[in-house]
Amino acid sequence: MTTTHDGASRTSNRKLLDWVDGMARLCKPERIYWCDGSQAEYDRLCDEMVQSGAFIRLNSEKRPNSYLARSHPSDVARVENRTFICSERQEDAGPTNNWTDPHEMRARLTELFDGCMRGRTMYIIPFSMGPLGSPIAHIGVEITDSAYVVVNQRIMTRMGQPVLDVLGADGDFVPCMHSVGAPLAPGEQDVPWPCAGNVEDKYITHFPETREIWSFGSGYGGNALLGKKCFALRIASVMARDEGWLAEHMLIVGVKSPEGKKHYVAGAFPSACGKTNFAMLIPPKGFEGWEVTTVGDDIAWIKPNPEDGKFYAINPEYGFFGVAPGTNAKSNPNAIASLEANCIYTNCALTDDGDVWWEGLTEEPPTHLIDWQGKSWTPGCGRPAAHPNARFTAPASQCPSIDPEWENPAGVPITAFLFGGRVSTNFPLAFQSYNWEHGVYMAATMGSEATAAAIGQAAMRRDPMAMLPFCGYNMAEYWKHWLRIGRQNVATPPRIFRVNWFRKNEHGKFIWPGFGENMRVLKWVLDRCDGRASAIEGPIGWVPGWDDMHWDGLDFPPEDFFSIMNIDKEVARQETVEQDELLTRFGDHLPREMELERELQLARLYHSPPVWDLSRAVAR
Ligand code: O2Y
Ligand code: MN
Repeated sequence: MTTTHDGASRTSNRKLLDWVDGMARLCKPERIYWCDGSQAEYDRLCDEMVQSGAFIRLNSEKRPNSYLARSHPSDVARVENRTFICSERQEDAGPTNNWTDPHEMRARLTELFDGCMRGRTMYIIPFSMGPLGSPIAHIGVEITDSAYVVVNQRIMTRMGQPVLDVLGADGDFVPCMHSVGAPLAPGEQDVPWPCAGNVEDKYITHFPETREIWSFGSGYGGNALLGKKCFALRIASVMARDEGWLAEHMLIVGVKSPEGKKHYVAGAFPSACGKTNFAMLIPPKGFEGWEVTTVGDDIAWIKPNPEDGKFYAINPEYGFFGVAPGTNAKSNPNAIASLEANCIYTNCALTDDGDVWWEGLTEEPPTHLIDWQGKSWTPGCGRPAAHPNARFTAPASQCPSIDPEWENPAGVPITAFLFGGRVSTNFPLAFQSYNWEHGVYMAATMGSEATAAAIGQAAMRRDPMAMLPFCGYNMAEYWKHWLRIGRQNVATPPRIFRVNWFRKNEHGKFIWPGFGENMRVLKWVLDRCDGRASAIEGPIGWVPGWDDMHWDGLDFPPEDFFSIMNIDKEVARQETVEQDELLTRFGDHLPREMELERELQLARLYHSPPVWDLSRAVAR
């Protein structure tokens, strides 16, 4: 086994060198490799993976410097039921996280990691979440036995020697330990996608007190690229609580008016709510001269600045790990343009001329493909060609709408927070909270409909702040943290809005056109923040009247607008009553403001007409 002496020529950080030594003794790799983050290193690792069969090089005329990987069919997504928060006390993880005693988990992990890298290379990946040296950024170091992880991390994070230089001798970092959990016996042939065969052998574990991540058994996405969900959300949410900032599952967009006034908005949307499309929105007809720019598509780290009272956000990531199916030149032209070169595709289909394809990329599928499992595929064969969770890993810098300030180490000032779910009835297109506490309550009780197939009923699946799988501590304490942040920064906290693009008519068809037309809501939001638009006081928040919205370029009848804004009192009351199921789960941890806001909402609904109809309401 090679020793870590190479490490000593890279860094004098004693904590890092000692940690790497200890992990090498535990995992017993064949060799140790410190990643420098160079293009040459990336190209060499990709070449090696092409040689070993782990990567397919795509047609260099169609997709220069791009590769396709196919995962093992058992390793295709994040595994929430194998994700653990191992805080010292169970109540610190709260009722919505899987908790295991940290001592018990450490004992289990020590057994699992013992010798787990036999026959493999142990890669050391220093990475920065956020622009190098930014006061909002933090450093992590991932140890992994997966070359796939190394090359993906090079796209998703700033990584390599420059990070060690910033870390210096005494800098702190979050240790992120990862193994695919498939040691090689002497002479044993490797497989294209090594991982633990059984789901019970996968562990995505977080130790909030010691700020450590240990992940075993999966090579896929959020399970293995530990900077993303594990660090930038679960561990960072704990750091943010302790240090007075916010680590959120939010996109960040810039909006510039024709007059040159620029705002930034951060938005939290649960999965399957068009988050990437919104992050790369193209202003529609009627918005000539407007610009929407992308700072981030998934995660925001936001710090209040005591000097000016504003909230400054960075995107801690460097790339996009986006869902491929459904992405096309109509739904998201900016994403498609980002994918022209230098990307890694995972579980997409392969065309006969060496390009990638996925459901929805073109209206007509190609006549023949190799599917995500490497099998011959023809239209109508009854199987999807790409896995529904197939992904692209793309450098954010390649996105045509990337914001000029996206790498500003000081971050961008946030004017408004948007929270959006997917609700087909009774939930307005847009509304503004009455104040910060009400906004926190609106965000905390947010949910999307999940059809309970067995009974054919639409049930609300709660996803507070879109953070349910990503909050590294007790969700009720997280709400308290949000309330505290608002109280401590009363001067100019961002205004809070709820949005819902997904209301349907009696024929089950979406009423609101969505996509670029969501710009109309964005404009109303910013007009409200600038004090330019009026709003109408509804039973659940301030809503835009017909005249408050910009309708140029869209033929959307007022009746349709009113139909996506009205509120059936009884349905809203029932929804508010049901929120109690979520809130009571937190017992004594629940902030009193949440129950108070729920009662206020019930009282407002009590005084509301049976159907609150916007067309009859009076503007203020
Ligand atoms: O399935 C995975 O491992 C990826 S999950 C993911 C990836 C990019 C952005 N968001 C998510 C998510 O689950 O929210
Ligand atoms: Mn996400």
